[in-house]
Amino acid sequence: MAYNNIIFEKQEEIAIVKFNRPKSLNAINMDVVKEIEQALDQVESDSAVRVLILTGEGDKAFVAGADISQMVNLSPLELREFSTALHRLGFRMEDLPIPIIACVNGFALGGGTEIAMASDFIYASEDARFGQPEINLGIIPGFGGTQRLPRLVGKGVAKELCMTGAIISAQEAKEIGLVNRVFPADKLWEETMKTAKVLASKGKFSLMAVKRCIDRGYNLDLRAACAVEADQFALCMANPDGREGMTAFLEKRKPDFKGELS
Ligand code: CO8
Repeated sequence: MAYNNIIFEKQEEIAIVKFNRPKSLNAINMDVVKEIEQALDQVESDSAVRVLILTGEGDKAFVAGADISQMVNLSPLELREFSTALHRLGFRMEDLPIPIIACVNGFALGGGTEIAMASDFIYASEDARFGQPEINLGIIPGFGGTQRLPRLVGKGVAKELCMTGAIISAQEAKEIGLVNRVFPADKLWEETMKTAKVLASKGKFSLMAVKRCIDRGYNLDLRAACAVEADQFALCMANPDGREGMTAFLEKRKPDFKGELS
């Protein structure tokens, strides 16, 4: 499949999508949204792929936000459509059955922080920067930032970031619980791949079940969320990898996970 705004690569069981619009620090426009959706379809239809990494091409930016030069010309209705398309993309990422690691290698501002938050977790380089600076443009976050950020870091910190538009360091982002781990820039890729390989060695179905339980259960009350967990737990046993994992333990050998999703 041909892409103009992203780079799609595969390294064995790991798919890699790089935002690639260097002239605008990888800013996201509608074409990028469409290409990411295509890449997600490609990943989902390839049963060999077990993990997806999102990162930015170059060493300056992950994504510097939505493309301001495109947004400035949109009508309120068109802006709503753009926001809705971005929300659809965020939910599509959450629905993807495999884990997505955001490997943040530079500026992740506005829509950049938001697409990282729609991933399953975030690794960042020491020189990465995060923030929701939309307030400085007279707008607000429109790709889930006002919703995913408070769920990750709490209401007060989310309001402070969205209201001040402050840009924070990777270390600060880690301290508030936005970022999982921070590495020196020259180690970020190696460490991200290391974790991606760990994930690729697990049962594909049980990874999906963890993702479903946490994403779907998070917004439910505890009893309803635990019911989601009980269902997913049971479904793991309906998949060959569930029995294989436990049998392998009892037979004192490494499990041979087939990685089927049905
Ligand atoms: N959109 C378009 N172009 C951009 C963007 C962007 N978000 N960010 C940077 N660029 C361009 C610059 O205009 C510049 O282009 P040129 O060389 O043609 O002048 C080039 O990238 C390099 O940028 P700078 O010269 O500014 O580089 P600096 O190193 O001086 O600064 C910064 C880097 C701090 C990242 C700076 O570029 C900046 O502040 N960028 C804007 C960050 C921002 O405000 N992001 C939020 C955008 S709004 C958003 O994301 C909303 C998301 C949800 C939308 C929902 C739909 C409604």
